Amino acid sequence: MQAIIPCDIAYIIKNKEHTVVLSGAGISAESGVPTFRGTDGLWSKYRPEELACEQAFLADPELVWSWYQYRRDVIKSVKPHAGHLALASIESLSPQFTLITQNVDGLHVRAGSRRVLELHGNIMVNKCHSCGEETRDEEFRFAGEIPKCRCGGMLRPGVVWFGESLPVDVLEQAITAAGSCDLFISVGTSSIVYPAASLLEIAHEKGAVILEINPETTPHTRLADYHLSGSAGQILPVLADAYKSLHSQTAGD
Ligand code: BV8
Ligand code: ZN
Repeated sequence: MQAIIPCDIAYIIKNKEHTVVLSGAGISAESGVPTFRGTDGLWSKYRPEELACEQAFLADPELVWSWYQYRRDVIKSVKPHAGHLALASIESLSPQFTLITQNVDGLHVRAGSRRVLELHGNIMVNKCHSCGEETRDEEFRFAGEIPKCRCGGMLRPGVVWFGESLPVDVLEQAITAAGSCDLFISVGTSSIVYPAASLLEIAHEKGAVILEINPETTPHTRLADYHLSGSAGQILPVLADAYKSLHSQTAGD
């Protein structure tokens, strides 16, 4: 793994046909959405795995709903940053592009990304814990009473909890994209949560160039061809500029 400086970036992205990006909570952190493994005050006494699971919901649905309502309020109060916008512009400049996100906050779509696979669902969706029906009600706010589905089941946020399987169609598309790309960019993820973390391993196995963007190293840094140590908001705009200049060069050829 080589540490590189931005001017090498053009060399990495040149002639790439299919770019896949896997994003994690780190990219949302710069918008003000606390990461899963950082300390975020009010809820820091709980580990996410203790609240983002069916057992916690069945044991104390009010506690779990309060946590999600707090997170929904944070997400509604923030907006996408330059890193999110850079990914949307890279998508428009790449022959083929797939953005796979572990984040449930919808910030990529709000930034203009179109080809987005939400591996872990979307926090603004309500899902029935009995029949699985999904609804979206922007007016809904949890205020102490557990919302019910028309079938009588309890509603819960439409996210994938620990111990729950990911949406099969979304995971299949993500695996196909990871297995057919020639550039895989991992940004803002600790590469701990599976099966999302296996996507980089698939891309690496198939010979894609691996670029990791993270201020820290992760268990996947050893598989990366390049590790850019820095923040998403700092590095992704540089990457987008490299795509833009390459694009104008080829357009000018
Ligand atoms: C499943 C939605 C099985 C909920 C989330 C192997 C295979 C399969 C499963 C497992 C396995 N090994 C273990 C498991 C179980 C488990 C798991 O992976 N556990 C971990 C903790 C070891 N996996 C599951 O349970 C999955 N389900 O496989 O079930 C199954 C199969 C069949 C049938 C039934 C069951 C489900 C996992 C999904 C859980 N749901 N989210 C919610 O949001 O409430 S995961 C949650 O963690 C978020 O989505 C988050 O994105 C995700 C991963 O965390 P990261 O995104 O990486 O965030 P983190 O805070 O960890 O790291 C942030 C990183 O950013 C850091 O590295 C930091 O340095 C960096 N950073 C910080 N600032 C910046 C930055 N980088 C760039 N710029 C910055 N400014
Ligand atoms: Zn129902």
